[in-house]
Amino acid sequence: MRRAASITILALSAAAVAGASAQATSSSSAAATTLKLRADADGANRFNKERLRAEPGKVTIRLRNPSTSGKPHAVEIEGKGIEKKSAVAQPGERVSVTAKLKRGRYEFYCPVDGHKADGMEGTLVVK
Ligand SMILES: [Cu+2]
Repeated sequence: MRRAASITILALSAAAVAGASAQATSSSSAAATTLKLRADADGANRFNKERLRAEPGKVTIRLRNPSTSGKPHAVEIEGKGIEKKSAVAQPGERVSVTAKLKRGRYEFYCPVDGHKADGMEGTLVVK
């Protein structure tokens, strides 16, 4: 909560510096983005996307682990001081992770042992 409050204050003061008080309302209401991700249906340690894009604000990645994958998967977002991971999805389950992100590049990957090293990772660009 404290972090969210300081981001709002930053956004408001940035608008004030720009002299655009009329835009203060729009810049303080951050966008919310939901991104869909799927693990490989045949059991490879791979997501169906290696690149995701979102607007600054609240970003949710929803991961679907197909029932035919035969193994657990999860998704973690890391970068710029943020590190948040979803619960583990068993085959046939869905999980999600939400983080408040600023502009920049983050990585997303599967935190299940060995999966990231196998290439179950990608880049999330926020801009
Ligand atoms: Cu995995």
